[in-house]
Amino acid sequence: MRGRFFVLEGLDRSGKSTQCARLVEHLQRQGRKAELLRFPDRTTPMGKMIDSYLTSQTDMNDQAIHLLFSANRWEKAASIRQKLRDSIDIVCDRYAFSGIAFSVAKGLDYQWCKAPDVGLPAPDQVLFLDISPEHAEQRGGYGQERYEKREMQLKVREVFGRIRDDMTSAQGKWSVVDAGQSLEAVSLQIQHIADQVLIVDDDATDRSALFS
Ligand code: Z5A
Ligand code: MG
Repeated sequence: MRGRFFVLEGLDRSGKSTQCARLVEHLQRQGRKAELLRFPDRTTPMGKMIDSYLTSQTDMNDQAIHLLFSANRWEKAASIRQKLRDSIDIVCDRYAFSGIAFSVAKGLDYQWCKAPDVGLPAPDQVLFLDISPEHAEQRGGYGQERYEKREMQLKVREVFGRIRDDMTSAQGKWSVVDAGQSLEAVSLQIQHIADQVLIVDDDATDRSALFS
């Protein structure tokens, strides 16, 4: 049976990285092969340019950086499809939805932002970790990177709401998890949703394409 593709999305400090690691362990405990993936992948040549932009070492036009984030996902698209065919589950820390949310929050057009990611492997399930920026800030305050400011995070949250509506009507695979709960409670909710995805008898070898 092909692997399942889980994407965790959410604001800064919502607990995505923590919960991605926990979900991989949960899947592995069930004897599944599960791997972690994250975007941006800062290790590739394009990822290094993104890292330099996020840490404000270089500047870039909003459209150019948007396309670079998308290209960074396309670099991995074939390998994602292959892993899923090889029965490997993928747990992905941010994906195209972050790409849209951050660029639209900066003022770019929604449809324009969506276009470069059309056709990427579609996730089986998106788990959106919802938290207010005020609550997220209590987890140690924002760091030094470019978008880690409350005003930006508020706008990003708003755009994520629009994407959720889009996804619910288009594909129905978007679940909202209250990320303000304890670590354990969030994990349990995520595991419950993931387990539902695993029992669906869907053996299509090539997943449908994102936004199409
Ligand atoms: N970006 C973009 O513009 N376009 C794109 O296409 C993509 C991304 C893919 C880099 O993201 C930036 O790139 C990001 C979006 C933009 N900019 N911003 N903002 P990143 O993934 O490298 O960094 P991040 O995810 O934003 O930040 P983060 O700090 O890694 O957040 P997190 O992964 O969601 O949280 P965490 O590390 O799991 O947890 C944060 C802390 O909270 C930590 O101390 C935990 O122990 C604690 N925590 C977690 N859960 C809980 C609970 N439930 N209770 C209490 N404490 C908790
Ligand atoms: Mg993280």
